[in-house]
Amino acid sequence: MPLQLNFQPEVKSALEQGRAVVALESTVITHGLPSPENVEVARAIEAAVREQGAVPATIAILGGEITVGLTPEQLLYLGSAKNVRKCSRRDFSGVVARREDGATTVAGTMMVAHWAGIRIFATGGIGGVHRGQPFDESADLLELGRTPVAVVCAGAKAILDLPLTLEVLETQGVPVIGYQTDEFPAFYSRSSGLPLELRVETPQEIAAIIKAHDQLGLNAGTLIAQPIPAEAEWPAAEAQEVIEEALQDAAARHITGKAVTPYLLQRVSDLSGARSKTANIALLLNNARLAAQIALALTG
Ligand code: PSU
Ligand code: MN
Repeated sequence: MPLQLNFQPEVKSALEQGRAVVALESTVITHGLPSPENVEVARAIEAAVREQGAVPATIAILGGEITVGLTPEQLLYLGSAKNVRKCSRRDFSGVVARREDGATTVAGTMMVAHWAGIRIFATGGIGGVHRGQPFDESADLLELGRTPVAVVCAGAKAILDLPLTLEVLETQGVPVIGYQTDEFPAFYSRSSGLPLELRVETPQEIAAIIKAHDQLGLNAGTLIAQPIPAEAEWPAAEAQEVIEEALQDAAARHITGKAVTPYLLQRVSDLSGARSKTANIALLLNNARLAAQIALALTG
């Protein structure tokens, strides 16, 4: 562990006792969902992990302290705080040194989960390669290539270039496991038309793959892709129009760097209203449940 981590006592004792713990990210709270609903959703995600019998550990940087497991007050603070920096690998040193607040992305959360000894992490969608911008490649993909944490997601959003995203995951040596699917899911939609080689039916099978991954000493992440529940799906053909418009707006406004993804998420949400939000929340809860089941299978 490179430096002091600030553990919430419940998370600390669960880890010491070898009980099931699921890491959760905080960028989805600060940059992915609108306030004040973001805090409600974050609470519901934690509750979904608990219902399965695991302990949630939402990760963030508060006043420069890397925090593993947030109190309800800390969660509320983060959900409305201004100037929270979005933190992937390169952002940590600046935020810690200056004692700022930081929300961890998939990449940032994987780093902290690994330091903390948490093997599994639930999120909504991972970052990927941006459409028409092959050099704008999310730090999430490179972190998956170097940090042994298993990430449960609903695939990646169709705002991204999904075929190129899968190519980078292959290059990085990241197993992509389809949970009850033969295809890489496309976040809002269950299917992308992109086949996966590894399909599993149960959390126990996923736990067995993670264990083999560890025994082989493969210092890389594992990606578990679970399609959004059918009843909450926003079919690709319908989402497409909104996504195209959001991409055009981002280009017209010359949005660059780490602002691209939050801008696109916000724009899609504004243009589609409840449609994207309902889908987003449903898949977040579904992924939290599956991650908890895998965590239990790993400890059992
Ligand atoms: N995709 C979503 N919702 C999100 C994100 C991605 O559907 O909230 C967030 C995650 O925290 C992810 C980050 O790690 O955006 C990726 O940002 P970038 O593309 O700048 O790496
Ligand atoms: Mn980027």
